[in-house]
Amino acid sequence: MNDTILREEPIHWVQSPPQTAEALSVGNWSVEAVVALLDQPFNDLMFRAQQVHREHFDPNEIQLSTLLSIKTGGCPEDCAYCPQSVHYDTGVEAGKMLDVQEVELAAKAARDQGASRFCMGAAWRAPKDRDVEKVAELVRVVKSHGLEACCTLGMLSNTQAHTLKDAGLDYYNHNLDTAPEAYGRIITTRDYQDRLETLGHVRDAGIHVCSGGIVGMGESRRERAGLIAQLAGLDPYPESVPINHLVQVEGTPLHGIEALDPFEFVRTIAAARITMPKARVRLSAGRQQMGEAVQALCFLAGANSIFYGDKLLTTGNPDWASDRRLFDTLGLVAR
Ligand code: SAM
Ligand code: DTB
Ligand code: SF4
Repeated sequence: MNDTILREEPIHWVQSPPQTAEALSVGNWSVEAVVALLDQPFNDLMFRAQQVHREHFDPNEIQLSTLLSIKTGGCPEDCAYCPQSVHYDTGVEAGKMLDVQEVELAAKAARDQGASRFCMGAAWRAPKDRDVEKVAELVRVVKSHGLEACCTLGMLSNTQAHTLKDAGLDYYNHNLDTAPEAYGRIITTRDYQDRLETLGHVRDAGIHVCSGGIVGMGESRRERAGLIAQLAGLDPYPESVPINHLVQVEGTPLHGIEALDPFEFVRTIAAARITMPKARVRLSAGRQQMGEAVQALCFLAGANSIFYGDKLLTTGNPDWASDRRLFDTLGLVAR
């Protein structure tokens, strides 16, 4: 096993390229332009993505974020992919919010295993103000252990975003999930504009934006391009862009949908890299199902971040040891 990133000493992180909003810019990518990228021969697309990647990042460096579900299940939204929605019978039990000690333990373990960011997820449509106060306390605890803090709690008001910023929150994750025209097929309980508004509040509060989507929900190539064009068209585009492969969960409406050609997933990563050159593109959900060769292609296409740890929110993810073996095989170095 490669123990190079399993350290007993506190970890001092390598400085990565600038991640401030000012350092990013808005791209001018129409849906047609992104479709044209995705239509390129695979080798040409990969070559271009790798060129762009090398202009902005160390190509062998990968950022590690560990996820923790701090409030699981019982969500009133009807997102067709999600095992945590009350609308679907998936076997996920609704739980209470974790207490500070549980979260602190998980954060310390993540840090000791080499993660640089700790991301707390809650199955809320939108948190109440008292929930945000509690999460602010968790953010302080996570930060006190030298980790970057991220959370994903659903829709956020302006004031709530400021409360989290004051607590030291570094990133807020809120995904556009899919193209505007595909959105109504996936979620009916809120609309695209709600998502954009939350991202605006996060940006205005000075928190780094983490926003991406899910691929493999039966969308067309044009709709994948539509998602990428939306993300790249945010002004500025997100600092962090998670590209999830749908994890099909029994009981959700998307369970049993035709599997996506893995090369389409890799192409989507490449398009994210090319259109958002300075963003951290995260190869997110679905790694356990896709195998190591496809993951390696995703890294070649410009993904330079992963969720690290044997659980995402409710579903599985490769464990720490197998990821470290993969980094060793590929010569990737963690940050
Ligand atoms: N409730 C909050 C929200 O929706 O913003 C935060 C948690 S929610 C689970 C975070 C994200 O996880 C979703 O936006 C979606 O992109 C992703 N996700 C959820 N279920 C997934 C699945 N089965 N496969 C892939 N990604 C999934
Ligand atoms: C994101 O884009 N993907 C993560 C994180 N942000 C919160 C969540 C993936 C969830 C996969 C299904 C589950 O484990 O419940
Ligand atoms: Fe709720 Fe988030 Fe799941 Fe949608 S994705 S059902 S909002 S937990």
